[in-house]
Amino acid sequence: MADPPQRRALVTEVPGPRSRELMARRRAAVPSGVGATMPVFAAKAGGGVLVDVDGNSFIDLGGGIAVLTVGSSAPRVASAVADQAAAFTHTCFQVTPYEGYVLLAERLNELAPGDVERRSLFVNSGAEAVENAVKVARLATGRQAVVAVEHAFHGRTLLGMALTAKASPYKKGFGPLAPEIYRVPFSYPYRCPVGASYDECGPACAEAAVAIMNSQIGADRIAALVVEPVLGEGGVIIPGAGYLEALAAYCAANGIVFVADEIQAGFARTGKWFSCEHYGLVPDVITTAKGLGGGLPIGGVTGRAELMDAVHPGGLGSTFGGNPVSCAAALAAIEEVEAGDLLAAASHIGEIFSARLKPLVEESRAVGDVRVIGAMAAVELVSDQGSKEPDASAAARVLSACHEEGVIVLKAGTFDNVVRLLPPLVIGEELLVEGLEIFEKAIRAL
Ligand code: PLZ
Repeated sequence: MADPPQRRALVTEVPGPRSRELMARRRAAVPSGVGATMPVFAAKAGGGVLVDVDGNSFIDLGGGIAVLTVGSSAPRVASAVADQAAAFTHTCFQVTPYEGYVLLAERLNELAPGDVERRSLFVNSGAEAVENAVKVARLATGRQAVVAVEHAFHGRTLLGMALTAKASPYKKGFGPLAPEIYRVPFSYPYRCPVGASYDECGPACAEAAVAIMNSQIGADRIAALVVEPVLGEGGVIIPGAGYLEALAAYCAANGIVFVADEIQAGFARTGKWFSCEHYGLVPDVITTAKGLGGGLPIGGVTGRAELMDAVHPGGLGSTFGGNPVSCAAALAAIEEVEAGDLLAAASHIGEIFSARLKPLVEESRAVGDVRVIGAMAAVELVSDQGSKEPDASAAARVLSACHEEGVIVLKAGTFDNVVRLLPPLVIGEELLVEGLEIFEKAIRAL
């Protein structure tokens, strides 16, 4: 299937009449708790464009929340899905296995950093991958405590919510949450939680985190430390040098399973297969989802063989986990990344982001911080650069200005004051720049 024409074109007001009609039906049929960033309904998507049901073409700088690494209708993925669906859509891997699951496990075991023997297990979503990583870590260590960081997001299941930092909207009213979850500071150089300078934030936060683990939990009670090497929902927070390295060393020294949640920042997004590679880390366990399935639902847990094999037979699984169609899509997505050199594409997008967005800090007092790591970028908005007061309404205004002009961008951050860009890695450069021009104009207008 060919991508829709790669251009921005608004042919009705946004939302158009057909989207408005569908939104009314949505309101009557779907609970209002399910959010809606934009009130437009999709008809077709591919490359860097999404076309709505009224014929409006949007530049997609959101990528379906970091899922559309290879685009929304990559030919390899589309034909792998069609072929697999025609052969069989389901058997349940635990009942009668199929090769695609094993092949995908082999590929991820190879791609994961470090020269270690690994095993991979597949589930249906990111949250479920995180849940399973914790199950494996608890069983392999015989310990119960799990440590997560400030501003983290790990999913919306019971354990996912407990590991997630932000109360509203994720946890509010949904308790009691899972016990034995502890929280430590994350290095956030722009707002260092322990008051260190930009350069000292990494080691200072690691020291604070280690002190909490030692004094409030006890290292010998901790099964796992679960951490996104780059926080996604938290606002594209890139930790200072030394932070993750020190935590990984602490885990290794104390028999704690270091789980890198690569669901958002992994799978080529930051210019490496896994964002932990930027820090030279070799995690014990890596969770993946989002981009992995090329748009189809799948989550992966890839971990050291001795940990993964510690679980008794039958202790892991699910009906649909590693569905054959999703595995076929994931294998095709990996091929697509390799054939299209999308690691380099992500780095190149990062250079464009840096060149265009970093100067905004000088130009606008509303821009507190600009963070870029490959094709993952964020602009943090504040009421004033001096006070650093988070400005959620500025972020909301930038979002609606972009949406009205046909550019999809996403909100993020604990304080809802971050605008985040996660374009498909296959977006054309001209289209990307056109989208960024509109985004920059919205920021300058603040
Ligand atoms: N871990 C790092 O980013 C999902 C959430 C969208 P699922 N992030 C997008 C929403 O509003 O629910 C995410 C993540 C990290 C885990 C998850 C959870 O992945 O596939 O959404 O369950």
